[in-house]
This record gives sequence, structure tokens and C-alpha cells, in this order.
Amino acid sequence: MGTQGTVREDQVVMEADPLFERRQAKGRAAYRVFASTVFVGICLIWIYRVSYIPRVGERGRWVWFGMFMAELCFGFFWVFTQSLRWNFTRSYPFKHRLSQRHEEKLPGVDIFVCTADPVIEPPTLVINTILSVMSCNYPTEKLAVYLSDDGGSDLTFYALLEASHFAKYWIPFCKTNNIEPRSPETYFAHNSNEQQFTNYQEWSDVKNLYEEMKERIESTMERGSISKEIRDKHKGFSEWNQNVTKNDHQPIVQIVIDGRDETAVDNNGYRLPTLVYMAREKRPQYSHHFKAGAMNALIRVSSEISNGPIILNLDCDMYVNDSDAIRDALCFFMDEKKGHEIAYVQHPQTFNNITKNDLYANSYSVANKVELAGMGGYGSALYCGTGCFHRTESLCGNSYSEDNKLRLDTNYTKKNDKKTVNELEEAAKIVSSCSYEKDTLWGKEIGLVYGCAVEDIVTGLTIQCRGWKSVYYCPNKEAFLGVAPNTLEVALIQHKRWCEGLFQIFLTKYCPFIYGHAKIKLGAQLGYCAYLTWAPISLPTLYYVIVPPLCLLHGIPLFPQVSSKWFLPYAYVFISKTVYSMVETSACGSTIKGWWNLQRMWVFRRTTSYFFAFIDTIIKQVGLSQTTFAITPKMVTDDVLKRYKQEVIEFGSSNTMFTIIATLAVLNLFSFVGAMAKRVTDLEMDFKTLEMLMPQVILCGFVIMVNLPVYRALFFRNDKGCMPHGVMFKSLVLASLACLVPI
Ligand SMILES: *[C@@H]1O[C@H](CO)[C@@H](O)[C@H](O)[C@H]1NC(C)=O
Ligand SMILES: CC(=O)N[C@H]1CO[C@H](CO)[C@@H](O)[C@@H]1O
Repeated sequence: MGTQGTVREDQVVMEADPLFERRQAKGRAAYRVFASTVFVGICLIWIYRVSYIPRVGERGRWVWFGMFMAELCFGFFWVFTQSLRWNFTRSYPFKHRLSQRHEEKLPGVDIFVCTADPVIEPPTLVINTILSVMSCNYPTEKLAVYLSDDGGSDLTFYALLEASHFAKYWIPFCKTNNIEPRSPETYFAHNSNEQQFTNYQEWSDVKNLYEEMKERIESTMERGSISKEIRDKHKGFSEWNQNVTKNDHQPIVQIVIDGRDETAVDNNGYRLPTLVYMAREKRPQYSHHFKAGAMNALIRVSSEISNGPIILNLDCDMYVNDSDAIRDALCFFMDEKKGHEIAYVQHPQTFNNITKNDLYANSYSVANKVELAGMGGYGSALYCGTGCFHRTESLCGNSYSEDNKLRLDTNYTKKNDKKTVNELEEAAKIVSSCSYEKDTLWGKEIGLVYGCAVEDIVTGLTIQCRGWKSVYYCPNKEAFLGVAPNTLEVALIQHKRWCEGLFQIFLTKYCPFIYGHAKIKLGAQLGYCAYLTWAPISLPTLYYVIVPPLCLLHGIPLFPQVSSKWFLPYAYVFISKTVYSMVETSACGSTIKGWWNLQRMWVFRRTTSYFFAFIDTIIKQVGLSQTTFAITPKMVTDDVLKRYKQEVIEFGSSNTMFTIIATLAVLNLFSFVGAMAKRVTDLEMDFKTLEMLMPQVILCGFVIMVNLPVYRALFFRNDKGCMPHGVMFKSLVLASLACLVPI
């Protein structure tokens, strides 16, 4: 009888409208036909290379083999990128249905914010992120916000305390006036015209409070230490004695706001969310495993304190731009039919400081709107390390099973209700100590995986291989906005780090073809490889921007002549790929100039970041060096910022990457000019040779066009962001030497 009741209830639920739905993109069949024709073109190119190898003793025989290898690599890489487009689907949640059906039993959500250095990531940035999540449209007693401070800095702790006081004004202000976005810095920067606001007095009071708080934090930052007066106000400061340094200190856990406490209320009398500061123990003799280590410590600390079944993981510079973001994500987890399979819901990484034409190609609009959605279509969305909602149990190493169906509803939070704040803090300190993970599966099977510079991607892969599905959700209104690099150097260094980690995955046991074999779909395995093989694709790219121009200079043709039928596949593949990417990028909201900037960044990244990453990964694989982790600075001088806003590329440093960029640009220019000069002077060069060199002239011309800003920075600019003279000198010498090498 009891069972019958359950069955009936289930049926009712089954018939209810789903909380989310997936729709396949229109025009998929047309795209597949188009992609197939390009593939035929690629095969013809391969056939041409194999059938026309120069005979032994003829010039350019070895160069020809190189061209074949390069085109083979490009072809395979293209196949990988196609799997991202083959199965393109989009997901749509219905949050009003969630509110109707589940408002009373919404699960607890633990939000993890990670910061690593108070100077590179200023505390004002961090607390803006924290305040934006604290004021989300979600029952506050079910929210718990955790800040992991790997800088172990009392300055960050101080900023968090200030934020906890300001939150009492900010949360009710946001909720009663329904303002967006809820990061005070962004809100006040975009709404300086208070006239529109009905309750002007309240508006200006809150604004003043914010400005004053920011002022206090910034002056404390400048002083570099906390005054005695402030220290005496909170017991937490006693943790920072003279022995505490960034890389050597005891575990510090402070519950700044205890969400269970009935007196912890905002100015309207509503309960505040829990707010916790954590600096896990650091000792020089223990590896701390960078961000993955911090995340794992947060998983354990949160399980002692709030124990929410859902985790949201954000970078410290990533504020919430849509206060309904949590509800949107929960639609996926709480869907009665499919929700129990879902391990995580990844949002795109988007940024609020992209210039109009996206100078450094940081918006990743195509990746965000097309490629990652394509991975989501296989149920294998990538975990990108920020803007991701996780089901706690899947992150903790559990495999997928049918029983997960009921788990979200269980009220986890009850477990800790009896403990005092002190007891909770002590328990949390134990689990955030260095030795806690010794001889456990943390970092291997539980939590985020250690030993990789892109711990997020590999962790996502392991979760999928345990049978879980993951969702990629790209809303029209961006839910989370971060800060993108605004200098070329930082943009390239960031890519190098990603690319290194990605290639490392490819070379280890986590290679999707092996690790994911029979566990994730073949399309997803190929899709992963479109990212994991960034590093090796640098080699054919370098070959293509060095060898054809040099051969042009020396009069060695490498492509079929324009009037030959073999020229057609080259022309077709090149033109169709270019036009398609232009259309795709524009459809994703980019300008044509933005597309052009993307082509340039694509050459820069592949010839520098990816190449260095390739070399470093190989060196690491043979055991000559260790993983390092560079945090990318978010703040730059006004001068640099001005150039960024004007979209002038910043080269002002002697990084080896810039020498490579400059050398390649100069080399192509020399070859082009040299070849033209020869044509004018050398009357013997017959028409046929000229026609045969034409494709190389086009290729070389394309590289020169892409590099126009580089020539400007080398020879015409004189601001601080131009190429340093040393770089100019080196590039001229290297390019001249290369032109002299006999082929
Ligand atoms: C962020 O939120 C604001 C306010 O709701 C909105 O106008 C803006 O379009 C959002 N930004 C992005 C990039 O979606
Ligand atoms: C933190 C940061 O660098 N923010 C900048 C992002 O870019 C815009 C211009 O597009 C600047 O106004 C911000 O200051």
C-alpha cells in the first residue's frame, strides 16, 4: 500500500514539466554537409603531397616532407575541432517552475571563492565578489560563503570583516530595490546617476558607506599592516603572530558570520548567510598543490560547517552578474527525471573588461557559445575551474548510481546544529591541516586531482568517467563576470600555463582516448583533444610561418601552381575555413576587426605560448623540472590601461616571446620584399615559376597583414608599450641569419 502511494507520487512527478530542456541547434545537417566537403578538400591536399614528392636530389625534398607532416597535423586538429561542432545543443532552465515546485526544499549551497595573493588580487576585488554572492536571490539561511586565502594574509581577513559589516546594508539594499549587478563596485560605477533612483537618500547612504569602506581597506593595504585598534576588535587577528608567513603558518579558520545565529541579521531583520575565512595550513616541507589543494581543503572545511549538497566555485575576481544564477543552475540538478545524473553545471568564463574589438581575443566568444556547448551536447561539458556548480558528492569521488535521486532533498545542514562556533572552527582546522591528506585518496580519487596545471579539466574528466553527466549552460545574460588579462604578455603567459597543463593531461594516463575509452562518447574524447593538443599544434604552425616564406625567397615552390587542379582543394579549404570562422565569430557577437584580432592572437599564441608550453611539458615529462603555477596579475598602471582602452598592443617588455613574435614578423617581411626584388631584377624567372610561387606570396602576405601592429611597434611607435630596442635588434639579426640559411 505504501509502495503504491510512492508509485503514484512518482507518476505525478514524471508528468510534471521538466525543469530544463535541451534543444539541438538549427542547421546542423547543413553544417555536417559543409564540414564533409572541407574534409574531402583536406584529404585531397594530403593526396597531393604524397603524389608529388620531389625526386631525390631535387631542391626542397625534405622541406616537402615537413609540409606534409604539418598538413597532416592541421588536418587531424581540424577533425578534433569538428567534433565540438557536430553535436551542438543548448540547454534552457525554467526557474519559475523551480520556485513553484521546490521553493520550500531548496538545497544548501556552499560558495567557494579562492584568492592567492593580496597584492596581485586586491582585497577590494575579492570582497566585491563575496558581496555579490551573498546578495544572490536565494534563501540566505541556505547560503554559505567560504573564502580560501592562500596568501594567508590578515589584510584579506580584515577586508572580509569589513565586508561582513557592509553586507548588513548592501543585501537589503539590493533585495528591496532589486538592483543588478550586485557587486557594489560595478553597480556604482555604472549607476553614477542617482537621479533615477526613487529612494535617493538610501542610495547615497549606501554609496557613501561603500566608498568609506573601500577607503579604509585601501589605506590599510597601503600601510601594509593592521593597526592595533582594529586588531583588538576581532579575536581572529590573534591568529597572526610574528611567525605567520605566506608559506608557513598554522591552519586558520574563522567563522565571520554564523548563519545559524538568530542575531546575525541584516538591517531589515533578515538572516545573513554564513561567511567563513580559511587559510589552510602551509608548511614548507608539504606540497600545497596550488588551487586544487585549496579547493580540497574548502570541501572538507565546508562539510564540517554548512555541508551543502551543492558547491559553487568562483575565482576571486568573478562577481555574480545575474542574481538568479543559483536558481538557474539548480534547475538542472533538481529536475525530477534527469537531474540525478548531473555532476556539475559549468557556466562560460566571461569578462567585463573586454575592449570593443577584443584586442587580445579574450572573450572566447566562439569557444563559449559554440565549442563548449558542443561538448555539453555529449553530456561531457568541461569543468573550467570557475563559474561551476558541483554536486558535492560527485566532487568527493562518488560514482554515479541510481540512488542519487533522493539525496539533494535530505537536509544536510542539520548535522552541525548542536556545535558551537568554536567547536566548528576547531574541527575545520583539523581538516585543513597539511598532514590531513597524508595516506588518503584526496587529490587522487577524492576532490580535485593534483599534479596538473589545469586541475579543473582533468577533474571534470575523472568525474565524467565515473559515470556522471555534466551540463554546459550559456545564458543570454552572463551570470559571472571576471577580469581578463589586459596586456599581451599576461595573456600569453596565461595561455602557456593552460596549454602546458592540457598537454600534460594528453601525455599521462588521463589521455581521453585511454582513460575515457568506453566511458565517455567518442565525440567527447575527440573534443577534449581539440584542447589538449594546443601545444603540439605549435610545431606545424611555426613550420608554416617560417619555411614557406624562406622557400619563397629562395624561389622553391611548395604548393601547386594556381592554374593546376590541385590548387583547388587548397583554395577551397583556406577560403571556406576563413569565411566560416568569420561568419561564426560574427554570429557570436564579435566585430570583423575582433575576428581579425583573433587571427593575430591565434598566430601569436601558437608560435610562442604553445611552443614554450610544448617544450616545458616535454622537459617535465622526462623529469627535469616541476610544476609551477603563475598567478596572472589583474592590476596595471594607468598608462597601460589607457593603451588597452585604445586597443594598442602592449609590447613593452623583453620577454623572449616578443623576440619570437618580432623575428617571425620581420622574417616574413624580408622574404616577401626579397622575393619581389628578385622578380624585378631577375629577368630569367619565367612566368611558370612565378605562378608556382603565388600561393606562398599569398600566405606570406597574410602573415604580414596579421603582423602590421608588430611592425608599428618595432619601427614607428615610441610610447612605453612599443618593442624594446633590444628585441628589435635581436629580431633583425635572427631574421637576417635565417634568410641566409641555404635550403
Ligand atoms: C550584467 O548585468 C547587467 C545588469 O543586469 C546587464 O545589463 C548586462 O548586460 C550583464 N552583462 C553581460 C555581459 O551580460
Ligand atoms: C581591472 C581592470 O583592468 N579593469 C579594466 C578593464 O577594462 C576596462 C576598459 O575596457 C577598464 O575601464 C577597467 O578599468
